[in-house]
Amino acid sequence: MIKRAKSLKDIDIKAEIAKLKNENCAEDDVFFQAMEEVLLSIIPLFKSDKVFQANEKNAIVRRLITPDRVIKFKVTWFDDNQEIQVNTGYRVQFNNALGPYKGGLRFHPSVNEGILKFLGFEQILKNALTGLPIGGAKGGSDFDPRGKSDFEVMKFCTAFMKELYKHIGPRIDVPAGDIGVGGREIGYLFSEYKKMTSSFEGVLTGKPSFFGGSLARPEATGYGVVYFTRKMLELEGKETLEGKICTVSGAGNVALHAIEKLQQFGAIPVTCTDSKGTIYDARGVDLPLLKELKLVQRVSLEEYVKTHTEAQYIPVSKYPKGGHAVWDIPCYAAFPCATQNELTDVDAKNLIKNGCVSVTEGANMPSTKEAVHMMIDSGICLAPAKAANAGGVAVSSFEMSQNASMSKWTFDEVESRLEATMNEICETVSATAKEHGVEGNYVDGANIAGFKRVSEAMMAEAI
Ligand code: NDP
Ligand code: 2IT
Repeated sequence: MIKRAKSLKDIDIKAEIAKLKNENCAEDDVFFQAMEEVLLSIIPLFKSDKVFQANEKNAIVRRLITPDRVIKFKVTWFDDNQEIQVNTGYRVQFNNALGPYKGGLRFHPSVNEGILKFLGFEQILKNALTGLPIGGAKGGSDFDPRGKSDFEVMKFCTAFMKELYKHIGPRIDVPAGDIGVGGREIGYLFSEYKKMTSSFEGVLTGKPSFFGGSLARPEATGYGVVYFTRKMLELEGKETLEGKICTVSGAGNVALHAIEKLQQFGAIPVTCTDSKGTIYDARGVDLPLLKELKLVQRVSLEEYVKTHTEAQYIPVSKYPKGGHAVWDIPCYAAFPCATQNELTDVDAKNLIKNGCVSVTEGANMPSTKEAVHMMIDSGICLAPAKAANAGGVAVSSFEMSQNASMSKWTFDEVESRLEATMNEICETVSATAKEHGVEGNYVDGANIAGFKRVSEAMMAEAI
């Protein structure tokens, strides 16, 4: 699939990307988007002959953009009407130079190989940025847990694990949650793994705390996003989040806990979204109500305005195509925490026009390529996903440590390690950007720092 580039100096990286695009299917669009951003960012590294020659000899770029393996399997299960349902399951084991394959499972009807390759590729560099011993992977299924009974979700999860268990293990590959996969799903998956292998081991992270889940793992990604933002604002000499209006998209694991930490910091998050619409509550989002609607009742956000009539519900269909209502609400800091490409050029224009100071990516690759360029050019502090949302996987790695040593850390201990990790990632990214002549560009800083860590390990490996 990947032909050898003659050279990897500036122009040839671009030509290589174009060639890859032509040779592969449209399904891989988001994978190319993720790969292109990274390859364009590392151009400053290749300006040094030493790095360039090391890459020529070791074929690092070509090895990095090719997954070690893609596992694809059939998942059959009975729904509540006793009808047979068929889904497709995947695990993309991308790179294990730094440690066991590590990354979440996504259950969503849009899941395909291209989406999981993009997520697995991002995960390699994200995990490298944490400085912890974890490689990169991603997996999931086109199964949609929304609207399914608990029993159907259980049956799907056990059927999925009957195949996946052959390919994972605490020293091989350790999956976790992502969109559509939370504590409930991880609990079902874990118990099936235990049955299939007769082994109680830390093969998944994000487990319920009864059977080895780390305290603060559910909170980790969202909290980490806010810790990262606080440090970035401090390094960039901007005002703190206290008393500031913030906009957040999503209403799942990452969004809810970002909102929680923003409130603890004295900020005023005024929005949340799901796939059907946006809530705008100018007095600040009612978090207990939101948790009840999304985590307990699992219903649409439209329900929010039934108890808060002064809040606004804006259905997706009521906002002009190409943009999203949530990014049209004036804010100091914005937090896209739902899904990929949810912040477009139209949205970037609105954020810039409304004087937004920082955008922190809680979701993976939530900003389109055009939006990224517009925001950086306008001077917005843009915290890229692979750095800003690394708190989730960092605490997953802490969970692996606790499981391996049969120990349990307190909530406060995990949270203080999370805070230290996010501060460290932010400082590394900022310093790397400065060192390579792109000061203040956290996107390039994160890509260069992550690439350097993983490529150094790959150069030390045998082929
Ligand atoms: P959840 O399933 O808990 O929540 C996802 C939220 O995003 C829901 O509100 C959902 O709305 C909304 N959403 C999902 N897909 C779409 C879509 N196509 N259009 C509009 N809204 C959508 O997932 P998480 O909170 O765990 O994940 C959110 C993002 O954060 C993802 O990009 C994920 O990869 C990333 N992430 C997650 C980590 C984790 O630890 N969980 C760690 C690092 C990154 P609805 O319910 O209506 O579908
Ligand atoms: O995108 C991500 O970093 C996750 N979904 C969490 C991965 C993990 O292994 O905790």
